[in-house]
Amino acid sequence: MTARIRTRSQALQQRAERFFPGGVNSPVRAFRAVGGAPPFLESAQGAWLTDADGNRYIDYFGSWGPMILGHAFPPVVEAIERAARSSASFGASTAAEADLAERVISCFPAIEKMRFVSSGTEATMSAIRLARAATGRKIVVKFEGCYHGHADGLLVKAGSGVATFGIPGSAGVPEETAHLTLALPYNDLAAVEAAFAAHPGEIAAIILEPVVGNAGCIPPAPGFLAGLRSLTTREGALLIADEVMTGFRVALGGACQLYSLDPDLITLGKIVGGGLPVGVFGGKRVFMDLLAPLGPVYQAGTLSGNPLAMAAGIATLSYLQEHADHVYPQLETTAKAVTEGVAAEAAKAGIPLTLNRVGAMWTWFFTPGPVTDYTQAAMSDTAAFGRFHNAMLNQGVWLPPSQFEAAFISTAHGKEETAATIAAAREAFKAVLVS
Ligand code: KE4
Repeated sequence: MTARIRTRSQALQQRAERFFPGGVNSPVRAFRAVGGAPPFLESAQGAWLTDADGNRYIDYFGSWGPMILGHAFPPVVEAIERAARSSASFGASTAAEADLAERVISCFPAIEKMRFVSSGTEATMSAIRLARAATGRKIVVKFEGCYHGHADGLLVKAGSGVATFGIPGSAGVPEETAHLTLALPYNDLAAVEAAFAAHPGEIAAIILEPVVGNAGCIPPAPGFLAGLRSLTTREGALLIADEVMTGFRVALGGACQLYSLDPDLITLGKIVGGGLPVGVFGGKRVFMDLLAPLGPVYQAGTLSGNPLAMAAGIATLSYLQEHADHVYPQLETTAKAVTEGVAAEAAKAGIPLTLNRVGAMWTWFFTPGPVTDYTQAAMSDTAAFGRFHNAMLNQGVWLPPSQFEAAFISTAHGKEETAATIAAAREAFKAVLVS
């Protein structure tokens, strides 16, 4: 397996390191979890990426989720081009915002009112501020392994005991802030019960990924989501479903549709913008009307509802809504074929692998498993994953560069990509065995 020539990417990386810490504008892109130098991309079409040295790769990270229709999908490109001719931004209201909102709300009936922001981080940060205002409470519960963006209060690790306050998960997060967050084990309803017992009347909200993507893919255990819904209703806390990754991905209506979940607030991102910067937070009208200018909760954004982003989102959701009857079955068929084909190659090579998949998002954990929470995910052989990632990359298959990320496919992935990926994995597992 010959390493690919990436001299131009290496030169671009050196240049980038003069401007950006680690040469990147988001840490995971630096490949620190898998080693090696990240290729720099120049273009992409459908399921395929092309780097600065002309190497091509099958894309299994899809810009971390947004590119469900594949890269440079013509209706999305045309919509952005058309909108750009009327200016890139107004900072005033446009019909396009309501046009996209109508589509979002028709996919997520739990959303009675919503607001656009420009990232998932803004969406979750704003939803939590709303929940604290709505309840008059301060404490927020999250789950280990779930990532909700980089707002201070969400960069928190579990404290020593289940019901003890969180500790900063990043430098720069004050302990006082971390102490307002409890980080509990995912899929553990008893831990949630204990938290409510230890902090009666103090918990404003529970926020979770209804299917975890940020510890690698971890599905909710049967009854977990319903249990959270009944506990939060009983205790007067809000349930926030962070569907930034799962929204329009695991189903047109996200995990809420898949698991019949009726949360108080929902956050969205990624696919809703078709690759342009869009986040959404929305939910019951009684909570959303607390937002300025109607109510006392302040939240704002210069580029919220940006016309180009709205155009890309409308083109993306229109296609997904119009073709849902074949898009989601097709994604399921392709994802099943490629994930189980690779897992079969691991079994032939005698490499322990746990496949967790929900629809068109999955993770191959390098561990015997099961993987039902972050503690079990962390037992994975990350060095083996790194060797696998590198060996696949050198054969033109670009997986997310971390064991603790989810992989994605698009409607542009098909039989050719599946066969090439399984063949590459057969070779790559040989590299994994040579530790
Ligand atoms: P952004 O602020 O990155 O748009 O969204 C934050 C966020 C919120 N909620 C969930 C469930 C998310 O997955 C994310 C962002 N996901 C990561 C990938 N695991 C973004 C990639 C990156 O950080 O570069």
